[in-house]
Amino acid sequence: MKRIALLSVLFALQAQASLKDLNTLSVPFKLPPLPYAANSLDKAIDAETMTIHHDKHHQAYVDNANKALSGQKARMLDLLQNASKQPAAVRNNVGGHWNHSFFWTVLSGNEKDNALPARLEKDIVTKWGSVAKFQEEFEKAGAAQFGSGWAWLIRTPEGLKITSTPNQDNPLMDVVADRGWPILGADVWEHAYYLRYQNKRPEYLKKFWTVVNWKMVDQYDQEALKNKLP
Ligand code: MN3
Repeated sequence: MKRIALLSVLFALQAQASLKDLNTLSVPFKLPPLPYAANSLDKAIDAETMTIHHDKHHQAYVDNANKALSGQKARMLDLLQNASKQPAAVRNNVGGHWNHSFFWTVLSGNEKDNALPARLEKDIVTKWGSVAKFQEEFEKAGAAQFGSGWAWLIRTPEGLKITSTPNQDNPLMDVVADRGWPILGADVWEHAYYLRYQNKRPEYLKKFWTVVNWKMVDQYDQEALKNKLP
């Protein structure tokens, strides 16, 4: 029991992630631990998928980013904002490291985290008319992303916006049309859902909502609102 209590405390501390923490990561990058047990998202994502996704896929992005940047002193946000000037290996693997480090934190199997805070709900309803309509649009963005990529909810100076990016690009990069602070992201690469959902990406995206850590998304949004896009 004590061990479980200690783990819960560690997981709670881990959940205090911030955009600033992610953006100030520097070479050499390290694989962050999953902020919860691999089986804790089972209502949407099975433990085997989570384990392979984190231990193999994310680890490979970290290793390959370090290899591509070996000997360089570089900071995460600078690399992303100058993605257009980077070799493909840097753009893809540094993007992969940021995206996955972020992705783990916007998921939670804890029902308390799954509730949408009123402040953010109000902004979503103002923009899309209802939370259901927002979810539908987000799912569409994810389903329509051809091949591998990500669906995003971003905070821009004009307000909230849904967008998607191919491969491991993200809305902080200078190569994308819609730039903004990511506050929620859904990995729509097949490796994120194939074991349970096979080719049915729309079904994975529907279940995705049951494990969204809205508490964290709300925190990211409040941080984004306070910080001008760099
Ligand atoms: Mn992935």
